[in-house]
Amino acid sequence: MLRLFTASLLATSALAATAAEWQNRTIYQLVTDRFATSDDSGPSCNTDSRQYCGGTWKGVISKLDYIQDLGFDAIWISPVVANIEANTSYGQAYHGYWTQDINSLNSKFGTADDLKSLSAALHKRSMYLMVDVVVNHMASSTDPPDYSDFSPFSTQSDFHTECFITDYSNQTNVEQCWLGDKTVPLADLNTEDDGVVSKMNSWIKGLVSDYDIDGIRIDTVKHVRKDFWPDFASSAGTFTIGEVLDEEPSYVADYTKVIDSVLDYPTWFSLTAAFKNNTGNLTALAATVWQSQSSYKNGELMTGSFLENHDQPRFQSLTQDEALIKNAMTWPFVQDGIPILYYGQEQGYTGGADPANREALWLSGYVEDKTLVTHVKILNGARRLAIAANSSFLTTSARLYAVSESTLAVSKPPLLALLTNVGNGSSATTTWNVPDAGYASNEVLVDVLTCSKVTADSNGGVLVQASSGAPQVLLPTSALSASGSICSNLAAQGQSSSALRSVVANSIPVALAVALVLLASQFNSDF
Ligand code: ABC
Ligand code: CA
Repeated sequence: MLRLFTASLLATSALAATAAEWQNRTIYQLVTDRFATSDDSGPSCNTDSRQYCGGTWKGVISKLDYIQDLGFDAIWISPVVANIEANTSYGQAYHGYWTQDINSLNSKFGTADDLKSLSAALHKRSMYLMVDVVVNHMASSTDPPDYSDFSPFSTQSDFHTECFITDYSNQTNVEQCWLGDKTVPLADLNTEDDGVVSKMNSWIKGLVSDYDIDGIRIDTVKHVRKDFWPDFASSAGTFTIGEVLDEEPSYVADYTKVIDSVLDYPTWFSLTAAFKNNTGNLTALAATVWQSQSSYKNGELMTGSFLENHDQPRFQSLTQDEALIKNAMTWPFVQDGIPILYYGQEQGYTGGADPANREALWLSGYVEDKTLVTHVKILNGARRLAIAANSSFLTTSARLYAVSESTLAVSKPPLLALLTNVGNGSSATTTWNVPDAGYASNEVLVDVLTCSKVTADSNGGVLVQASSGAPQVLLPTSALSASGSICSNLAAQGQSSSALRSVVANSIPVALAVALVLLASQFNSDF
């Protein structure tokens, strides 16, 4: 009886995760068609021809060890619903964004049972599943579309009258005209229509519960009226993170009020510009962060932070400078938002704009013995240690110091990241001066990327000089774990109070289960 009770308690906790439950996670974003095949075969995959290459949900299941080894505890997969089958001049719907029928799955990726097995396999590892969903449109290979091809929105009146978006400064044009073009029109749903709205809301509710989905990434959020979203999000009953592709924090800010979270595009624009070469400007990056922190509903704490995704040229197509790459890759892991890594970055993929940025991962064999794989593992590990050491890590906004065109320090105690864009070739000395870093007097810190020590000054401040152009990620030795994989030989002897707090925080679910067992045995002995 008790077994059943605790088992169901644990099972429910895997369902429909909240924003708070996502906050301490890190997400691996993958394009299902390009990540792994069912039988581990490695078919050729020419990104230029924009055809299906053979990746499946079964394939994803078979590579969860790889993703988990990198340190991620959640994945975001591309859209799962049935897409148009035509081979258009823009190729096939391998990316999943060309919906034809929201109530069927894309059979190229597997069966309903396969998708359920994927979420079950993730939950068994205490990992989360995020699914990408499109509400704004359905796709057609003809212009005008044959509306009867669509399901369940099969009449023209379910859609806005055809007009392609021409003016991104006109919000009505953005919301009610169509994305795409005459080659593949993205027929824009009439999301002002009550019938359309209620079908969408019941669809998302069913999808989340049928496949035990823990969160949804919502496509094209800025193309649907803002007041559509709260009901949709509550129907989903799970964490929502939306794509609002815009450079302006002031534009994105409004959307932080209608869904849980947004992908942090404004910071992405500044981040990329700051690190893509040694003339980038880290002051501008800091300005974007400050503006976002002050204008978003929860500051940047409820954003998804990323360096790459499937729509933008990969960072390593912009620069091959290892120091710049490592600095830029460090960013999402050391600041406020939920870190998201786009598959293949860890393998050094260099694809440019869509479709080149959607390479098949099997072509590099999932090897882990690579510089950037190690970099990602350490960054994931360091973030986890920082969260464990400070119970307010996730609720306290990052503070930026040492801001100049070429330097930036990000402080999220107990973590302090020192970044620079001087690059590999530089011989100049870089200085980060962080007088109020908040450490204890003369506290010993470790750069977890190199396991070298740095000692705070008598006021707990940090002054570091370097000339390699490499990023540094500092943690106090008290936050390291002697049994962990990160500079464990430098972990402080004995348990500091902060380390102790972390042990307690980590064991809450276990403690709860233990308490239940104790409580139940108490009852038993009382009988
Ligand atoms: C297909 C082919 C491509 C081909 C293209 C013409 O057609 O595959 O090879 O080049 C999906 C597929 C794509 C496909 C498209 C269209 O559908 O993945 O491969 O391209 O058929 C989301 C998804 C994206 C998806 C869709 C459509 C939407 O993440 O993968 O694409 O379901 C807009 C939308 C945004 C959308 C993006 C692709 O287009 O808002 O939701 N992404 C301005 C606008 C943005 C606009 C962007 C497009 O242009 O403001 O709203 O994004 O490039 C900054 C400004 C920004 C400005 C940028 C460019 O500059 O602040 O506002 O963005 O400074
Ligand atoms: Ca629309």
